[in-house]
Amino acid sequence: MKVLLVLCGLVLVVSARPDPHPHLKGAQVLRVVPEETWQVGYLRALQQQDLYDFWTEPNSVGRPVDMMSDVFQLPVLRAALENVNLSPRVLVSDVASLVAGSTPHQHNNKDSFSTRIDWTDYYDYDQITGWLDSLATDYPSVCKTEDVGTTYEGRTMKLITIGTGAADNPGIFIDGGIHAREWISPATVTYMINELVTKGSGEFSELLSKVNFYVMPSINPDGYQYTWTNDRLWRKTRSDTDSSFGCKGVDPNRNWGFHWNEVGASSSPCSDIYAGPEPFSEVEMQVVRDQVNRFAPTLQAYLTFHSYSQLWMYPWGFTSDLPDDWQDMDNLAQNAVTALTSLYGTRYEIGSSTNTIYAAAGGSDDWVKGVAGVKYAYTVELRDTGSYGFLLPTNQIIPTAEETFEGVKVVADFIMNNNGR
Ligand code: 0X9
Ligand code: ZN
Repeated sequence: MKVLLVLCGLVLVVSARPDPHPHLKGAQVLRVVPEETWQVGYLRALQQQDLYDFWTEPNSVGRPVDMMSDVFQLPVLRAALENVNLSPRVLVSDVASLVAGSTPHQHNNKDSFSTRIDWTDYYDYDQITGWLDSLATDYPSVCKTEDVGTTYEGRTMKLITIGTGAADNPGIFIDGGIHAREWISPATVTYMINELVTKGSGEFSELLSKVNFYVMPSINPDGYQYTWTNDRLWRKTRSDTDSSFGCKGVDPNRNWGFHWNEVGASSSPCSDIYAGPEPFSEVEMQVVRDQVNRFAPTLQAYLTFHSYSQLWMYPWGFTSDLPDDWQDMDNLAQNAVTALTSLYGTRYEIGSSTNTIYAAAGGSDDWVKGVAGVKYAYTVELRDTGSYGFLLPTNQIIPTAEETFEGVKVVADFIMNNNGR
């Protein structure tokens, strides 16, 4: 009887735990492929209503647009799409169950193994930074970590420098997690850090003696942590805005001060692509900007990791015009993608971001090239192409990270061998 009571109590406690995602129950992701330019325009107008979460943006004829709608708005959305001859395909039939299925196991970060991570699961912000510091303690001759700033909500931002040679060796700056819900990004970046550091006196000893890596695996920590506790599909930062509706956060990849807010961004604080009240309004982006500036004299490449769509892109995002040296960026991207694809056959598209997905100003890549003057600036959209989208299952972390690292090694080797041109 006692056992029964305890069991009942346990069931009650478990079922009484609040569901952090009630709005995702029955929510669906629909895909449409516009065949006419006016349909693209219609989808853009629909996006501006801020009623639906656009997982991919309307850009051009033939490019799929994925939209998430809650269960209540679904019939309205379907009718609106069918009205303009767009036939939606259900990409995700119940977002809540996909979220539940891809929820990480509870890691006990209070025990003595709290600094261990692997790539069979996702890890929260404290676990990532704890691991980063322990790596620096274990491999002091190869890397060091630094606290380089504090987020809006007070979290410490960290940078790891990996390299064994001179401080003025050519540098590569890498960041991840600018968009909170793109969990595969910090996971892939931490994987690459781990590879470089743990093999730093073996396989990568020559590379690290000639190239310095400056890496920040999670540059939107408040947003990222919010995806763990409140809303798995949150994209922006968590700063307060002057919104009368109480909307929070700025799209950190619309917040950089180069052609800021000119195109593909919103001035509405409730929008997922809100550019912020001014360039670099977000303290987290100020921190990353300052770190890029700090190493700018030596930086030859910049890589920022996003998901999803499998694209290897270069500037510009604010115009369809191409930089004068686009051919150099394109050539290196082709070689990187060839290496990436050779591992598991994963296909990537290559091109300037405006011509590949859509025009969007205020991105980090454009600023890093246009203002900091780093020649090879890339935005990489990791797996997949929409089957899981932001909710990429944990069993795809290692293959995604492995293939991406193949591409990054091509960039790194090129920088190493190109030194002293
Ligand atoms: O819209 C973005 O910020 C990126 N795509 S995502 O789906 N991860 O949000 C693409 C950014 C490409 N670069 C620029 N537009 N500058
Ligand atoms: Zn992104």
